[in-house]
Amino acid sequence: MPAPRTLLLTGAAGGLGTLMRSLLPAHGYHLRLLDARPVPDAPDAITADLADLDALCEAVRGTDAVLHLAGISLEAPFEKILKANIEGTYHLYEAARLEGVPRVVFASSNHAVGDTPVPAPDGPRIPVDTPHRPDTFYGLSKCFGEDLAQLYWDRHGIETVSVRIGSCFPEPTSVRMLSIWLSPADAARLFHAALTAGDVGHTVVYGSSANTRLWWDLTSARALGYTPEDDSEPYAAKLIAEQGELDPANPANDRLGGHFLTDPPIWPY
Ligand code: NAI
Ligand code: 15L
Repeated sequence: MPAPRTLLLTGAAGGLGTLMRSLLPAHGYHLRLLDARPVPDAPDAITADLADLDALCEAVRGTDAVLHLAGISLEAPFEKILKANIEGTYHLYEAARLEGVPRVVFASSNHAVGDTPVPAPDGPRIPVDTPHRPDTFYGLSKCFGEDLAQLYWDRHGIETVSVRIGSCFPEPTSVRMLSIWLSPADAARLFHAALTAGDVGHTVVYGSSANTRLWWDLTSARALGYTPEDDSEPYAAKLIAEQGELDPANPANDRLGGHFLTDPPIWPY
């Protein structure tokens, strides 16, 4: 799949969307932008909600692929997750099917498997086929998105790379992030690999830089042609001095999802 290519970037006004708006054009993409809120400095961006299937059909029309970042990116009441992340991702795939878009890169999350124990420092890294163990309704919506992607590959031939992103911010800001950080430049490299690799069917990968303290296995990401160039380790000494080493006896530290497992619930049970 040769670049340059016309790419619909959903969630273009968000943190990751803003980073990708500046980094992906250098990989050869012409970006079409979409978000529920206006995208700063982008007068041509499409302002539309994932609830609006007609708007999504118009937005994907004529594109080569979609990088689907839009949605709620943290835990929220189930009804909100249902609308934005579950129904919204379904609408996105329906638009791709109706308009003949061949490939989606789906922003999944480490929280799809967030209730999985953190690996021992000298033990094997978490494989990509570890069972879904969501830590939140948010994580559950990412499990749904991955299964939806599988369904649309099996039934409709739409290819997807589901990227279980660790934590993508300009710098790691916690000791946990030392193990899961995805630098913005590596994120652009990984999305480019996911958009251009041949015959991906539905492939699930973890999205991280080449961190010294990495928790999961990047084999399937590397098989796409992704070669991470960054490592969180230069930030380790400062973060550990400020915050201390992760104490595995602390329930916020013994699972991949970290504080998502221990934050006070914000929904009624
Ligand atoms: P963000 O919250 O900064 O941006 C999400 C964007 O989606 C926002 O601009 C928002 O307006 C838009 N959006 C939300 N609901 C929408 C709807 N119904 N219709 C249209 N647009 C809607 O999140 P961030 O950090 O940029 O993450 C992007 C994606 O990557 C999300 O799907 C998130 O779950 C996923 N992800 C991000 C990680 C990170 O470290 N940044 C880690 C793991 C996953
Ligand atoms: C996510 O899925 C969130 O979208 C992001 O904001 C971070 O919280 C990240 O996970 C994380 O686990 O650090």
